[in-house]
Amino acid sequence: MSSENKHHNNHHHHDNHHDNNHHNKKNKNVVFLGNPNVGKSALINAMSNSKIKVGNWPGVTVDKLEANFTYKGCELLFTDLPGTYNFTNEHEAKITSEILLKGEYDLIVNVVDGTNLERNLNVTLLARELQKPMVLALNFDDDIVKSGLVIDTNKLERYLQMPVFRTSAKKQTGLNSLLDYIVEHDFSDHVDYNIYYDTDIDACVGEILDILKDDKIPEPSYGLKFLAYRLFEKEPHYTELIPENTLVKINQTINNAKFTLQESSASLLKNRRYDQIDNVLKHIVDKKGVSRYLATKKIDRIVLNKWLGLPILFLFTIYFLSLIFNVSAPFIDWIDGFINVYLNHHIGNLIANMPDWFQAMILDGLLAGVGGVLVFAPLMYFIYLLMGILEESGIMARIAFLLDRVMRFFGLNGKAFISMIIGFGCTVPAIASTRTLGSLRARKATSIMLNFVSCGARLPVYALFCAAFFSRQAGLVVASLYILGILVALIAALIVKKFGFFNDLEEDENFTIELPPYRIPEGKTLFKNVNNKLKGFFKRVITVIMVVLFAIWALSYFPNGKQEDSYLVKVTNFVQPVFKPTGFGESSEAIAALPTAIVAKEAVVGTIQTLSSVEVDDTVDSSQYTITGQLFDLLNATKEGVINIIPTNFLSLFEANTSDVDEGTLNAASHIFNGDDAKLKAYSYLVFILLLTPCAVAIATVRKEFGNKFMIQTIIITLLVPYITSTLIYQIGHLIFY
Ligand SMILES: Nc1nc2c(ncn2[C@@H]2O[C@H](COP(=O)(O)OP(=O)(O)OP(=O)(O)O)[C@@H](O)[C@H]2O)c(=O)[nH]1
Ligand SMILES: [Mg+2]
Repeated sequence: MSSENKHHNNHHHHDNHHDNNHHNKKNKNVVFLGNPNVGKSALINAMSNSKIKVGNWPGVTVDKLEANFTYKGCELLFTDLPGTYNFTNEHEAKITSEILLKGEYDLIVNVVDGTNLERNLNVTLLARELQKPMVLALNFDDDIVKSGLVIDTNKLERYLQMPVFRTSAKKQTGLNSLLDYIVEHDFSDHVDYNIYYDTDIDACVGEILDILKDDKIPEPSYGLKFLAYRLFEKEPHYTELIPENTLVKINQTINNAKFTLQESSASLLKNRRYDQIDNVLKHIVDKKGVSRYLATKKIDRIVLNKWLGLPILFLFTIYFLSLIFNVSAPFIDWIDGFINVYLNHHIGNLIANMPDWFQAMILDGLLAGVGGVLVFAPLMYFIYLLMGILEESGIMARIAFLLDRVMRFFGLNGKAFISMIIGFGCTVPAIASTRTLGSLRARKATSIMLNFVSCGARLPVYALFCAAFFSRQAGLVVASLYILGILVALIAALIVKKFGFFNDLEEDENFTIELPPYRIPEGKTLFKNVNNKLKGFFKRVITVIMVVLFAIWALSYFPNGKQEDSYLVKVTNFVQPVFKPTGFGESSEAIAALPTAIVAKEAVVGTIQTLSSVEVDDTVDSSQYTITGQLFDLLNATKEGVINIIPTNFLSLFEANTSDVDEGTLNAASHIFNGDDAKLKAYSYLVFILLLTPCAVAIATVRKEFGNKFMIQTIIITLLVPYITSTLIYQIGHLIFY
């Protein structure tokens, strides 16, 4: 980092009045502004050690997020904002504009992608009109250097009249210079940038400014100058604020101006800005000998090809899913052994002298139930890991691009599919991500679809039942569930479109997505993120799920310790007839697990384990009781997991080898459905779990985003749809196969 450290901020006139090193404020409020996907969140994370979500597609951050920390004795409040291209009051730009216009901050850090200044500087020029203290963070410095791009930072500083810092959130460079600058300077409220677009335009805006002053229009938080520019552009949100007679004068001024208005004044100004940026960049950026993102272009030529795109995506998805199962399977086996053989044995010995109910509670309630869910931690880990790779690599944005055409048929656009992909990980952030969709119509439609997208927490349920009922066809079953989920989601979207639900809400916008370059995900960020999510899973298991499982266990144990006579069976017997058409009504375990599924989908697994009497296999190798034996098994599991990354042949792609497991837990589920049609019942049950109301947290998110009424609608839909679908599958399946 060179010149910017020595930079003396002589453009800011407040520096003429203050000796900034002596009486600077002890707390500072900094907002981060910039286009989407320029690394605002990544920069804040790197500087403040926060964990804001980062991803390689536009529109990751959808809400105002704050990071609080102390640097060199100065308390800093960094506000991360959704990326934006403008300051309108529409959709995703709204949150950002509101905060920027309110002006309750000391400094704007405008983050730009240094490899894409042509597009990024537009927001810089716009924000400059606010006349607030501002610095430019020229991010992606690592990419700039790598691609051989030469940027004259000094000239850029002179042109923008603000300090420029070269930063790289990835390589963590330039961060301290920026932080030092922030803590070492006093920022006044107001800065006088000399704004110049075009002699005629500027003169006209000057006249508008005079009219505003003459008519004593009170100065808004964003300043009269900014207002004058917006009025020049005739932006409705601002013209609304101006009294009629003043507005008449202003419009007269615009009409009388020297330039001929072939285009609207708004697009005139926009084009001037872009022209100016282009002109300036000619002197600032040297692109000689640089072929940026050649690899990205080459890859995109193939994968975004009209004919090849979708088939490649299909194969990729299959491989992706199989990878999650095949790589995690050996680890699941291992944890299964560890909990149900090793821990069961040792804890059993430890509490052998305790009362029966206590032993039952610990071994059947706690260990079988909670352990039964924890067994699937590797599955969760790998889906989070692969989702992280998808998000960081730039693949996500491509999938949205590819499926744009498909989604249009369903009345949505490609961005809705980004929410769906996030939904394969977890429904909660997926619902929040619909904010980037803009119109409330699209958001609600997508939110309904998300209920049917198979989230990561459903995977353990599939894995358990596949091991118990579908050993050979496991892969097919899981794939079919995913596809069914997507189909139901699309049908829901079609119904929403056909019947014009939510159509009265707002117009849809056109879909544009800026395709980011492919990037190899950075290991540290990736694993930090995945570990975080896994922590969330553990927390869920040892809090909510544990409580639910204790309740289930208690209901099944009391009054007399026999499950057949328990309160639980009494209740499930009572509701059984309702579920008769779906095929799984006869199993009280299956029915008892349904309410727990609404609390958290993984709880189904725990419930089944708690309620099924687990018989540990007699043929356990005694070495499994020792810790060295366990470590040895873990080593083997790791070896197997690594081997499974490479598919040996196409068929093995989906052979979820949970079928190899015959001891303990995984087998317990096989007793809950009986008869010739046990498989069909199990499948009908899986479909029910797939389509059932998502977990409590997701429902709470729906309420937060869309209100009570829509939440209740969602619940009703997600109770009816699984009931109808499972019934159809069971009844039709029966006609065909039995
Ligand atoms: N190579 C490199 N990658 C970076 C840098 N900064 C951010 N990234 C990557 O760029 C992508 C976007 O980063 P984010 O922090 O999510 O971007 P954002 O500006 O917050 O985006 P929105 O929230 O969508 O507005 C991620 O994949 C980051 O890992 C950088 O300095 N160098
Ligand atoms: Mg962000």
